[in-house]
Order: sequence, then C-alpha cells, then structure tokens
Amino acid sequence: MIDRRALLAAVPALAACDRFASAQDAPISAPPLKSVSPAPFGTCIQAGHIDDPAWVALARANVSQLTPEWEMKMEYIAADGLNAPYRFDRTDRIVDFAQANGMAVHGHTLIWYSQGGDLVAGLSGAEFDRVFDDYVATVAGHYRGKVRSWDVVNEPITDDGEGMRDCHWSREYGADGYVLRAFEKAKAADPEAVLFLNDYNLENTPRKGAEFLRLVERLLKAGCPLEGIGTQAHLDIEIPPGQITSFIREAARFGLPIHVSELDASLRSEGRIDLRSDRERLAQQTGRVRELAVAFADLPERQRFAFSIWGLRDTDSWLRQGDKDDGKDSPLPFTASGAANPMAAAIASGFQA
Ligand code: 9MR
Repeated sequence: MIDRRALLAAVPALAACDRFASAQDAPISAPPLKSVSPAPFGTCIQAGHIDDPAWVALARANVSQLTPEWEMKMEYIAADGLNAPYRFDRTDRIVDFAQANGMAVHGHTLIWYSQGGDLVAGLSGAEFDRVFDDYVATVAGHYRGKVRSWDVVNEPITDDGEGMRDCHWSREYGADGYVLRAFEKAKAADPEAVLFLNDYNLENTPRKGAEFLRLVERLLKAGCPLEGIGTQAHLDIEIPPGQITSFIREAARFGLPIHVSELDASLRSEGRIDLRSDRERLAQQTGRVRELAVAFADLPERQRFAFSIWGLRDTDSWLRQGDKDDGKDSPLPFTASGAANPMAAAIASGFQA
C-alpha cells in the first residue's frame, strides 16, 4: 500500500503548491458554538478532562451537553464482573460536573454488540435474562433523573448495511428482539429519559442509512418505546454533496427528535493514493460539516434534540490515539491549544445559514 505522505514527499513540486500551512496559521474566528446552536451543543467527555483546566474552559464556553466517551459503557461499569459492584465512580463525577456547570448529560450506551460478551458467555435462558435485565435496570435506574437521554442500543446494523449484526445479544433474543427488550427495560427504569437508537455511517453509506431507518420503522410498529434517532456522523469527507441532507431528511420523516451524536471528520485518506492538497481536503471537510449543520438547523424545532461533537480538541479525538497517529489529523473543531479550526467556523456558519 502506498502512503500518501511518502508520495507527496517524492513529488516536491506538488508539495510546494500546497499552501495549507499558511491557511492553518491564519487565526480562525468562530463564536462560542453553544451560542449559535439551534439545540443543546454537546461533546464527549472522559472523567480525566475535569482535571484539565484548559479543557474545562473550552467546554464551558462552547457546550451545554456532555456524553461520557467510554466510562458509562459496560467495559467500565461492569469491568469487575458480575460478582462485584458496578463501577459508577467516574460517570458520577462527570454527572456532578455537568450539574455544577448547568450542562445536560446524554447517556451512552446501555447495550452494544461490541461489549458484554464476556459477561454472558455460557449463559442462556433465565440466567441470561437476569444479567441483561439487571444491567439495564441498574444502570438506567442509577442515572434516573440525572440524564436527559440514553443511547439504549448502539450500532445494531452491519457495516455493509445488509441487516442486523449478529452478536451475543441477538443470538439470545433475536435480531430485533434484543433491541426491543433493551428499550422496554430502559423505559421501565427511567420513564423520563428520551430513548435513542444510535449508529454510524448512516450518511456515509446510504444503504446502511436506509437499513437503519427500516429498523426504526419495524421497532415503532412493534410498539417499541424508541423516542429518538442518533446519527453519529463520523463523516467521510469524500461523500457527494447532498448525501448528508438526504439522510437527515429521510430520518426526519418519523417525527422523532434527532441527535447528531458523535460528529468528527478525519482529513486522512486511509491508505489511498491521494493527490489533493491539504487545502482541498480541508474544503471538503468544512463543506460536509457545514452541510450537516444546515440540515440539522433546518429540522423542525421539536426534532432538533442536540448536536454533539466527539471531542473538543483534535488531540482529544479517538482518531488521534495510538501508534498510527501521525499528529496531523484535524477531525474536530479546536486545535490542541483550544483555538478554533475551520471546522468550528463551518459549524457556526451552517447553524446561521
Ligand atoms: O471514542 C471512544 C474511545 O475512547 C473508546 O475507547 C471506544 C470504546 O469504548 O469508543 C469510542 O467511541 C465510539 C462510540 O462509543 C461509538 N461510536 C464510535 C466511537 C468511536 O469509536
């Protein structure tokens, strides 16, 4: 596989044409995002962020809602297994921080295909029911009155959009059955929270978006207490203009609140040869992000639930963690030092269009 950066290095003339560095240096001006957002403006948070004064200042200025990035998932809450108390310490801290700062909390996430397999390995029937039902009831019950909403089920659709994912939950309760059961148990545990179904690539992969909406339709017909649609919006900046708007409009036809739940937009083109300049790539990113903000702002007011980014600063992003990070991607609205990226201006401009 040819690395794009290696290719650019080998073509000095092309690299010299790239004026992204000067564009990046020019200060970008963007208003505090929560002040222009037509709905609560959110970010994900890890408990450790509360100890970072620069993060806290940026969050106070820009956001009015928080989604725990991973400490409210099974991987943390049930990390000690079923014979130990659930761990609520870190998310309790996040909830206290939110309350002290007048921010709402969006719960994320109760049932996810990618987690909990270890907890139910070898179980079936009544034992399986006990683990599943107890987890949803205890966790949603613990945060009753403290969260505005929940991603009850996360990422139920396969990547190719062919149908429902096969997982430990679906093998016990059926493809739609585990989703129905999770929503019913969550509703019983916290009747006031708005209950969401959440997934990714819904705008990037139209086939997957359509399959997700077919699931929404089936669930509603079955009487499921599904009350909101979460579209993560980890955007592929290369999708054609209009595709994001089409998905948001299609999703809106159910009349349910819509949460743009995890927006980020990587500038990388993974492993593909790409001769575009960084400037062109940035224009694609801001174009698609602005389109999403416009489409969201165009929704009827009662359907604008919240608009959340998956991190404030580029360096906070899950896309910037690990060995493969080259330190260059800029998938979020703020730089490492908290200055606005072009993406912040694109969001504000879309909201104000
Ligand atoms: O950004 C999250 C990362 O810190 C966690 O390690 C990971 C596993 O819990 O989840 C990441 O967030 C994911 C989110 O929960 C669901 N949609 C995709 C997000 C990025 O992978």
